[in-house]
Parts: sequence; C-alpha cells; structure tokens
Amino acid sequence: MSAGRSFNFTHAIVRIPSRSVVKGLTSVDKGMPDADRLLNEHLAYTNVLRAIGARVTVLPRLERFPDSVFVEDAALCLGGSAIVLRPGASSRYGEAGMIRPDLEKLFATVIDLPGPGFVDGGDVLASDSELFVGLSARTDANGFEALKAVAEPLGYAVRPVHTPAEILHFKTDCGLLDSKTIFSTEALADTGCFSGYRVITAPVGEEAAANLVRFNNSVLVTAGYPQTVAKLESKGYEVIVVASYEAAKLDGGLSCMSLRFSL
Ligand code: CIR
Repeated sequence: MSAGRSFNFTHAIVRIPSRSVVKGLTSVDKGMPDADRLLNEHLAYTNVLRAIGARVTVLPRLERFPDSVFVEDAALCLGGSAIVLRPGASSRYGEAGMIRPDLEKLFATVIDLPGPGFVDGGDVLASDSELFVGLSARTDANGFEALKAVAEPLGYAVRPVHTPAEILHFKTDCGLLDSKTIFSTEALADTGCFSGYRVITAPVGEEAAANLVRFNNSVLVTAGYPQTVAKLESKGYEVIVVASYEAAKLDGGLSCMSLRFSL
C-alpha cells in the first residue's frame, strides 16, 4: 500500500457532455440544465484538472447516454488497474461498455465487474487502503460482493456502508481529503461509517459541498460554499473553487465528472 495513492494522480478521464444531457436522470426537479452552460463549466473543470497536473483524456460525447458526462459511475481506476463497473440505472448501464475500449488504451489491466449485481462509481470512496462501498438504489449487495472479490487482490479492504435514502450516491455526501481524512456531511458522519478515519464535517447549510475532489495538492470545491472553503483553508488545504451549477441540477457533483488515477 503506497501512502497517498488515493489522491496523488497523474491522469484523468473526462467525457464531453452530450446535448442530450438535458434529459439526464434527476431525483428532485432542480430545473433543466442549460447544455451550453454545462459544456462551459465542464471545459473549465477540465482545465482545472490540467492546471493541477493531470494529463487529461477527453472522450467524445455520447448522445445515446444523457448522463455519460458523469464518467465516474462507469468505471473504477485503482492504480494501474481499471474495473469496468455495472451502473445500476438502466439508462446508464451501457456507458460501461462504451468506456471499456478507452480504458484498454491506458491501463495494463482492465477487469469487468462480474454480474449479476450493480455498482455505480459514485458509491465508491477510495482511501489508500480501503474502498467504502455505499449500498444504494444503484449499488446492490451482489455488486458489493463482486467488487470485494475484484478489489481485495489489488490490495484494498472493502467496507460496506449505507447510503442515506435521500441522497443519490454515497459520495454525494463525502469526499477524501487525504490518506486519513474524510470530508463528510454531519448526517453521514454520524452513522459511524468512517470509523478509523479523521472526519471534517461540511458546515450546516453547505452539505452540497461535501462531494469534493482531492487531486495532488489541491482540493476542488463546488462554487457557492464559502464556509466550506474557509474551513478547509483554515486546516491547511489548498482549495480551488470550481463552478458546477448545471451538473448539480442532475445530481452531479465534482467527483462524478472525472476518473482520476496514476499510471
Ligand atoms: C444520475 O442520476 O446517474 C446522474 N444524473 C448523476 C450522476 C452523478 N454521479 C455521481 O454522483 N457519481
């Protein structure tokens, strides 16, 4: 187990949002996203990743898959291995097969998650040593068992955790800050799921900032959450604020829009 492997990365994969993104899945009506604005926000997000050291592979838009910009849900990248997942929403299942050839170009090892279960990448939080896998409406017990069987040989313990019913994915409410520290909503942290880790909680009223991204020395935080920025900076983290208003209308956070890994 190498210290920092959960946030020291060399590469990222993003996918250009389709025009059909306006038909993406939503749990709550937050208004229809504007496809042009989403594209611009996505471009800015991609440029931030480049600026902090990522070699970014930009995949083409997939009109058949409205949610395909949320590339994190289709695969899990752990060091030199990529796991092709089985997204749990029927309209998204085919995204996994679409990304497989792109993963093959980059990774020495590409593993297909065995069926019959389902796992969305948004339900998987990786620390250096462990995967937290949130059981949710998208990730089921069979998917958990399959992921455990695949990830343990790669050197990860695999911990089942509960995704609160009111959120889409486990990582909707949390993100990794460093090898031993997790940023989380109070509600999720209160479940005790992060035992053994230090937890910094999102300020009350700024729960939507919980889905942050640590990439090398930077922590990407969604725009609009000033108390979160102040709290993280006061603890020594280098924060970069990234606008993601349109993706948020589709329940998408910052982590959903990239796969991050080291080769
Ligand atoms: C969905 O419901 O699948 C998309 N509209 C949002 C996916 C967000 N992905 C993520 O949190 N990893």
